[in-house]
Amino acid sequence: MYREHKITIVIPCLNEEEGIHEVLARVPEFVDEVIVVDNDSTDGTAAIARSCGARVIEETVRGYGRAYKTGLLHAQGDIVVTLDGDRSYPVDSVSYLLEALLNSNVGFISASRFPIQNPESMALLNLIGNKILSLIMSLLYFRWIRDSQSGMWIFYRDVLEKMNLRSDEMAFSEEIKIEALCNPQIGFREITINYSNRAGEEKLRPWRDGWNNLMFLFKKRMFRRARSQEPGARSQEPDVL
Ligand SMILES: Nc1nc2c(ncn2[C@@H]2O[C@H](COP(=O)(O)OP(=O)(O)OP(=O)(O)O)[C@@H](O)[C@H]2O)c(=O)[nH]1
Ligand SMILES: [Mg+2]
Repeated sequence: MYREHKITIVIPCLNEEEGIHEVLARVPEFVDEVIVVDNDSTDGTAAIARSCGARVIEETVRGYGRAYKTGLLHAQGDIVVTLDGDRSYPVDSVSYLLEALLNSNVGFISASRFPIQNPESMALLNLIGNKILSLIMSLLYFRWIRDSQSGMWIFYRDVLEKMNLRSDEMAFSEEIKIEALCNPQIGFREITINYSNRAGEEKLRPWRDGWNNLMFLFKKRMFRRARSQEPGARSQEPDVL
């Protein structure tokens, strides 16, 4: 518990045996529940996570968004924190993020990797891709977004009921931010955290995921607009999003 709030951490993992032990070992004591979503890993990720005391949920269909949707369904905390299983996001910053959330008037905070503290922590191609996607998201949604692709977020679990989350892929990261920032009942802000080099092999496919995420931004913008113009259009949003 942290200031009377039950805290859940959700970590999607695809073959993260090199990093997951260190991530779980650094989880602060006040965290009530740690959910590792094992996304069909073929290595020892699930066994290591279990041995560290995490609750392991198996999701056999691969996909970053798919793993998150499954994990979030099982979360029981009033506040949810997310991060990767690759040691790249600072687990020790959870209390800093909690204080930021509890002292703010927003329901969702995204931890921005920019301005980048350690330039070696991100490959140049990923850095350029992240900057382009963040700029385009900012232009499409009339709101300055530093890091549209960050995978570390903190939010009140009940904001999920107000979101329409569809992506099963990497675009889930931008989608959850869009749902938060476009909904005045939720509210969105970013705060900067320290990012480090990942442990283990990269799962992101920069060109393919970058292109898909770019297309997703445009499609999501178009369908949100259609939805806001026609109250009944929500159910017509296609599953490809
Ligand atoms: N890419 C990808 N990641 C998945 C999947 N399922 C679970 N994950 C986990 O989601 C997290 C994000 O994936 P990463 O490969 O670290 O992507 P990233 O953080 O954008 O890129 P890096 O800079 O390489 O860390 C990791 O903990 C993955 O193990 C999946 O199907 N695809
Ligand atoms: Mg990562």
